[in-house]
Amino acid sequence: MSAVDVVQAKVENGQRLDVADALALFETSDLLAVGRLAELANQKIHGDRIFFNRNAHINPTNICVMSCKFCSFARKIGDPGSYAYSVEEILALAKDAAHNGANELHMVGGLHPRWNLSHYLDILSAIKEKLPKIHIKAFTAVEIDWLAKKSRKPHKEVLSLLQGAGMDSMPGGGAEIFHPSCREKLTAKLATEDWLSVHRSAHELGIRSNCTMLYGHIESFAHRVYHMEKLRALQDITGGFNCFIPLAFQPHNNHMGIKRYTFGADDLKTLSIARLFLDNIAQIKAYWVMLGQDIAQIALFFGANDIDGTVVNEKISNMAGSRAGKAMKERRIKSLIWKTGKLSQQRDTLYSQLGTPERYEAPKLASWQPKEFCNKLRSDADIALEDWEVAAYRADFFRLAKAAERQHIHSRQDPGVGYVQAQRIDWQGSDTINVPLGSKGPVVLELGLLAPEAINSITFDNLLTCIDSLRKKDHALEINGFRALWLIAQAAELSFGELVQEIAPRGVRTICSSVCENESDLTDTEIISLHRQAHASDVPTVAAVQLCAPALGGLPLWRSFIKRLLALDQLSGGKQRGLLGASLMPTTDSWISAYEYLRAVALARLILRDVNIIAPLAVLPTAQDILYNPSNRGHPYFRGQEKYAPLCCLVGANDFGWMPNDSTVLQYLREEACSVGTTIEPRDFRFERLDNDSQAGSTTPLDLRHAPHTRKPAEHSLRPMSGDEVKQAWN
Ligand code: V47
Repeated sequence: MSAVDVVQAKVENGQRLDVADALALFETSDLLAVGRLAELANQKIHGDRIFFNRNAHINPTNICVMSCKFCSFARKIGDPGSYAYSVEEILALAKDAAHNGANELHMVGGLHPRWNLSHYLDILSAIKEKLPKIHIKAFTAVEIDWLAKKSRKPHKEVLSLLQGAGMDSMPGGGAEIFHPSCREKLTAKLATEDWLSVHRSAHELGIRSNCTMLYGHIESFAHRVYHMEKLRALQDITGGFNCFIPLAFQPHNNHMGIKRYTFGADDLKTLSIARLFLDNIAQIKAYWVMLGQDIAQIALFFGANDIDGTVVNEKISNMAGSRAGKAMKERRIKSLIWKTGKLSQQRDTLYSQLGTPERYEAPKLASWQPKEFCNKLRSDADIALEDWEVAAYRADFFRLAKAAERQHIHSRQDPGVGYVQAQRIDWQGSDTINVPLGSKGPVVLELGLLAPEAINSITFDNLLTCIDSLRKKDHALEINGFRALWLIAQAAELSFGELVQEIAPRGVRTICSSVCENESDLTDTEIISLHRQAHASDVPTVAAVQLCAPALGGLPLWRSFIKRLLALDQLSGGKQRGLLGASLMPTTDSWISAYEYLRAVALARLILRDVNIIAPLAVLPTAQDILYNPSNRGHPYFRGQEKYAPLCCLVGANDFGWMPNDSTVLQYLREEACSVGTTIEPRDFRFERLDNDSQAGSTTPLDLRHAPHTRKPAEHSLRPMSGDEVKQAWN
């Protein structure tokens, strides 16, 4: 029996997972299987309901006596950027939050050397006096321990005084990672036993709390399981934890020397295993601030039932490079949830429901018949547009994903994920094209983005001159823009096929659809005819399939997407194999979410079974809204799409499309691909893999016994733990 089967049997029988089960799940490469089990466990507890809250963060000071290696927030007195709010300033922030609808204040800060217990009591009483209804979730175990030491009082007495002054519950920060071999390298703050003891005392006083785990730095999977095991054991005794929040490490402006964000696949696996292992903690939170909105949304199928809240003015992750922003509007949070087909449920801090659950209703469609649909898929029977449409809106995510994965494994000859590097030339219609001096290599001539007047100014002769000039320099050439080429042909009184016959011998390797070729630019019949005419002259083609969703986050208009895929399917069979790939393109004015994009990939793989499915990294949709690190500014690849791009490969994509010649981007992607057990490989315009010796060795799949983000062997001990070491980790 595989680890996943063992866990499945346990989940179905309501049995508790042991440490070895959790480790085995971390070590399996079958992310979808782990996610499916977590979704099963989550559904048993919460059904389709996803919690969010209206909250605001207040960080009273960033002055801190500690110097934790991972922290980008703390400053010393007098440091540039250090601050310490007065009680009045904190109250003003609290009033502001309440005025904007928050019912929870999340208040944590540094360990200010000059602040003592009475100051904390003053802060709480001032807020409670003016805002008696607001819930104050305040102060981590680290702050409690610090106040206890300063005031020479036991934890419980400090907690009781704070409770009396208005502290309603406690956040889960400061837990970091419990295993001493990691903890000692990261921080000198309170020991694991003290963190647990503070929470135990709080629970005994009736103060409920959350718990966290900082992951994605130097810890191994064994350390993560060790951490969760400690939390589970305490929860068995007290039952006082509301919620577990895995905190994804943010890499900037601290002393860890780690340059990259956590992998999306690793985030999802960690949340899933948390859901399965922590059977006594009801809520698992996908903290969007650290995961990013895209992964947080997908996490709603990987064990999470809570997405945190509006947050407002988050500082700790923001200063460490979070790309998700400092706040999220309630409307956006709901929309992220609704787009997964689940129900949004506002809650208070202690998880009482506020208001009624809400969701988007899918359009009125025939009922969803999973068995019939799967039988048709299996038996290769024709499936009508209407049935695909129902599947697009209603099919269970894992059923769709697994079917696509199976199809993908079945149809791919090359297990890697391709990408193409080429210069892009946005040609404005002049007679000559300026390719920078000395440049070599393949060129994509982009005609599809030209305005109609600009296309009118390009003559057929003009086009041939340009193609010839590129050929003289030995550039392999791909042309983007069926519609533009067709218009040029019409102006020259040629058929499209005649135009292709002229350009094919001049070295045009492939013709691709451009981003803006949707049904209103070229009908299905027209586009199929153009592809066929190109194939007749032995020029293979790549199609673009547009994905559109209405503004304000409505559900995707799946019908037009599927209709185009089905039309393209006419080209994919037979001997000719002229259609090389289909590139899935969100329209610029729509809002397709990451989760919906994964569904789109799965559908495309199922319809165009053996065609290359391209998830073009350059235009993958994302709901993240800031580019934090200035060196990444303007770089389309660092907004966070790279975190879920590899997941596209799990559900059927096998290509990332055009990629700039940038070694950082490639390194990021190479690692992301490794994290889902695949590799990225450069290819030419015709999807032939290029031998690239410089990549050899760097694409070795990761040793899954180790957390995949840890990659600095010299600095940290990263070799996989031996069996003995794993055992020791529990002693
Ligand atoms: O304790 C510090 C972590 C925590 C970094 O209880 C970092 O509802 C990632 O605990 N990258 C504070 N994490 C945040 C926290 C929290 C957040 C949201 C909700 C709740 C809750 C709790 O942030 C710290 C530390 O573990 N942290 N630096 C960093 N560079």
